[in-house]
Amino acid sequence: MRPQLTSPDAHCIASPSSCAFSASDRRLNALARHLVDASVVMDTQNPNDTVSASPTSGFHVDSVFAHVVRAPEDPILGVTVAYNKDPSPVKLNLGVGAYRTEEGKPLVLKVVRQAEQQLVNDRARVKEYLPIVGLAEFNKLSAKLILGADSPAIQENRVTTVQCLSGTGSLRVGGEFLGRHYHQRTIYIPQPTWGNHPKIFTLAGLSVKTYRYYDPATRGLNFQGLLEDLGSAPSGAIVLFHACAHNPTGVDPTVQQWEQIRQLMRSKALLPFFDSAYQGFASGSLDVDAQSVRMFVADGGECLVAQSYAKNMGLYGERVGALSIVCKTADIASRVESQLKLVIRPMYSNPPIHGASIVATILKDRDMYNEWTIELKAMADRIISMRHQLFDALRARGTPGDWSHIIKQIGMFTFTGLNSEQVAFMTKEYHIYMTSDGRISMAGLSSKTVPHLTDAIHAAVTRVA
Ligand code: KET
Repeated sequence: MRPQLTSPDAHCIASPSSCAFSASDRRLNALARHLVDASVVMDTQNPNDTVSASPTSGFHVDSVFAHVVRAPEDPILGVTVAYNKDPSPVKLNLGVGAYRTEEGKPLVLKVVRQAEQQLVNDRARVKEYLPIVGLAEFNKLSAKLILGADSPAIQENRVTTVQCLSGTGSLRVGGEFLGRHYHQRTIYIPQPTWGNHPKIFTLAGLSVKTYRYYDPATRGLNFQGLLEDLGSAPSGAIVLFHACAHNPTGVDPTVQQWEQIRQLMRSKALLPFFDSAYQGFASGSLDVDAQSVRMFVADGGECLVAQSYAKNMGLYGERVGALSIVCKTADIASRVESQLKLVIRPMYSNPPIHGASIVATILKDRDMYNEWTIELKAMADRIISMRHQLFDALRARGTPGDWSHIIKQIGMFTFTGLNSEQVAFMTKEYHIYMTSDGRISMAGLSSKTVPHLTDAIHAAVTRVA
């Protein structure tokens, strides 16, 4: 029989060196240790003889996880979970921001297939670990893509870029770095924003506050509110911006408004952190969509940028992205990089090789790069065409309301203005899946499905308050 050990004996066995009990305790302890050692020997003979009904053993009826409560599904990715369970043949997933073709199928870009083929054919390629900061070539090319090929910051070696796990991982690594090494731990995020932002930054150790961004009345930018909120933020606070194609609202500042924001940011020593998840998806041009970031880098000041290749190269599941930190000097950038390595190493050690190799292959080859821009523009154009088709269909149907925001908003999403009851109604009655804030992914729509969505919206706004 195995002794039932209770504290302090159990504690002494677990940690004999820190045990400070009397001589008789120590004797008892030695006896207990002897018995435990004996039971270890017996365990190896026939484990079933000796494993007592401890909570982690199979003999104990209770689970040590019995208290764990079921968590709700993710507000965005959970939409796909619900969609997958729906047997209806007319079901439509407009939840997650992932591109679909006119046939409603996921798209692997031709240029990505070509790059992959090239990689597979290269027998010299191996599967060694990448360095902690990822593929050097990928990092260099990513910085050039977002900051511009002629960026003085790159030429002066003032930028450190590390390959991360897509946009999310880049934001998280940037957040962790700031939580450890930046003097102001408050980050302002737009209201509303991508639902993962507050969670990422809170877990990174930052304190999350919001600034006014969207005005539901005008369905446009609340520019005055934005300026007021950033104007009253504490000096040095971090401010998160969507570089372009703001998610979920589809509302971006104009170049003139960005310039005013930049001046305010710099005058108050606020630190910009750009989330660039849709470069190329807003205007169809990679350079135009990077303009906001480049304005802040051109003034010589510091900033962070998280890039994702999920959408613009369709590499969603490859999890490929980059974090760049633009610093004042090359020496600072190199010290910052040394600390980023300390963030990354215990988190996931080093990033995956395949996706970054695809991106590097495309970005470094002029023909492939050009081919990419053409395919990217085609995706952006199809989304814009969907905006027009949906807008025209609602107008033709006489659906009450001004739907011009559908054609004015930018990027992958339309922030429809439908409320959560209307969304629930559309899901229940029409099998149309979208996030409860009324965001629809235009990339999930096609000419064939526009009539069904139009019917659903029409019914929702006329029948559900
Ligand atoms: N930033 C923004 C603004 C964003 O919309 C996403 C993804 C990401 C970063 C991260 O993407 P990643 O795959 O880590 O590179 N948004 C879509 C998918 C998701 O929620 O994960 C979405 O909003 O549907």
